[in-house]
Amino acid sequence: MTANSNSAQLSDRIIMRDAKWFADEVRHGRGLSFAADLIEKQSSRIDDLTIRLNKSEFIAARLKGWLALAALGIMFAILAACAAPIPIPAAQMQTGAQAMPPMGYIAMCAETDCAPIPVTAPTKLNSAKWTELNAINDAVNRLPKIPDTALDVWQPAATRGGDCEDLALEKQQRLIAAGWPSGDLLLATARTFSGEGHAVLIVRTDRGDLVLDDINWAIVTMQDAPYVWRSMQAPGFMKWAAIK
Ligand SMILES: [Ca+2]
Repeated sequence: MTANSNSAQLSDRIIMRDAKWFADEVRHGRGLSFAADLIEKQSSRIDDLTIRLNKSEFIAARLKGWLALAALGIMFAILAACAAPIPIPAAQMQTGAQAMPPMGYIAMCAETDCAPIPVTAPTKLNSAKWTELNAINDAVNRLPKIPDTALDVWQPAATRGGDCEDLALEKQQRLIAAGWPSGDLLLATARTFSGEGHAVLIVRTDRGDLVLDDINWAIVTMQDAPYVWRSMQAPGFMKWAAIK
């Protein structure tokens, strides 16, 4: 086998592998911005590959690479145009006994005025609301991910970014500013499949309790999210309840 055919096969394998990876990531709901990251990575891989090729191979590989990127770009545009469907209706999650709020939340409320959570009817989800929910979820998820250091600090991510609870708080604030009832926007805590603590924003709708998450960008019902639920905000001042 010639060096040219080896290089061509290597290039083909890289492009095919990335196309499959791209499809998997989208299928698992990592969000469309993930596709942009992938296109960047694909581009740098092609750069790495072309360093090892001679001039004619370089031109051929570069052309093939850009064609592959164009194909990914078209896929990206099609997926962007086809927003995920509104979830099928699911039951509201049930909560039980009052639970201790997370320490970081208590500390935040000691420094700022945490507004009481009112009792509101679940938001009626229509196409416009669904689009707005996805837009705010995606926009906040694109902010820089900044882990806490020593302390579990809860503060809205604003534009500087933050970790899971900070992003959930930011989504809560942006949705309230957009006119969503605060009684339907509830912070919740969970354990991931690897046992790590996690926080998300729950949105109570007539389609069920929806999860706005910075790990899985696709908005799903709490029943469909791969977490062991622990507690969530409840009506009242600084009230949290255990999730059954
Ligand atoms: Ca934090």
